[in-house]
Amino acid sequence: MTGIARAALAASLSIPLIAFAQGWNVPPESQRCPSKWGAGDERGSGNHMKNPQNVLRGARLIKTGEVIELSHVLGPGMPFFGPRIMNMQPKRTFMNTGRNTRGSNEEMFTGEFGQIGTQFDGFAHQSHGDSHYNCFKTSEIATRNGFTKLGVQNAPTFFTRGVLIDVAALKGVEMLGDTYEITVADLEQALAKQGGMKLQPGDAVIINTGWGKLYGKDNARFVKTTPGVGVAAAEWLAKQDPALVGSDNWPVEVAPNPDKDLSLPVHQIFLVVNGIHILENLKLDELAAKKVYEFAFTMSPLKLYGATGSTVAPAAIR
Ligand code: UVW
Repeated sequence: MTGIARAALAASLSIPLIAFAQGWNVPPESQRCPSKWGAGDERGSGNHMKNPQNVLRGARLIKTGEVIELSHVLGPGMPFFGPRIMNMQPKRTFMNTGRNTRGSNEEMFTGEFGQIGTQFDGFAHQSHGDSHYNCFKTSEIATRNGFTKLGVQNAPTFFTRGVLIDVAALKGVEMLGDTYEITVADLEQALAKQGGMKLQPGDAVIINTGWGKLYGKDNARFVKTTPGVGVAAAEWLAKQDPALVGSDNWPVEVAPNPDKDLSLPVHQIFLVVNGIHILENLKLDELAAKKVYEFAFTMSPLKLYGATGSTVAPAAIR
């Protein structure tokens, strides 16, 4: 049925058009609030870090002590989403007096510090209209000094089991296609191929699309579109109850969405509907090349009061 036919039928039956809408829609507040972590909760999936068993599960995966960094360098050549910027001005500050002639330098930084480079998204970042995770309202929490609720300072230090799901390897390619939608079957088959792995609640789930190979090399293509998880895969991942979901692309999800009437719906599925943090622009080449599918994942988002996210430098330890 076409959109026009749907609208006509809805009008003739005097029922809301939304009842006829096909595909995914943001669930009403009555279905998603209070969150499973309780009314007023601001931590969402970060609450998994209150369970010491998750930390110990991660620690038990450390066998060799090898650390693999998962972040890109913030600096020249990095891609930006839309008009975001990074401007860092080093300051030759002063030379101290005294016979040790101690020089002291610092830098002035302007930029969307929560939303550039390898970045961790908090719950003030996205909303459905005026309504965020746990139904906090933008109009009530946004101030010039930061969001009074859901600021990224609420996020914990993450130390838990990390699982790499290498979808590019499953498909036998270096990089998935420009708008490839990762499906539930892709995730299940990749886990099966990686030794029959199973996700567990509290995992940091990291998805390799190969798209990160473009980061800093072909930035125009990197941000124009991207392969990533679609709505069905995101809902499946949310059911696995992860501590976070990350990927080597800029939004974790496929973009543009195949449903042209949806703008980055997976951002809402994770951040707004389910209170699950996401992690973008990961550097996964080394992890994927070494086939490290299970590891201790560690990351501390910055304690930026009232911010929507944080640039981060996560790592895998095995
Ligand atoms: C948006 O801000 C929509 O994108 P991202 O979270 O990917 O930076």
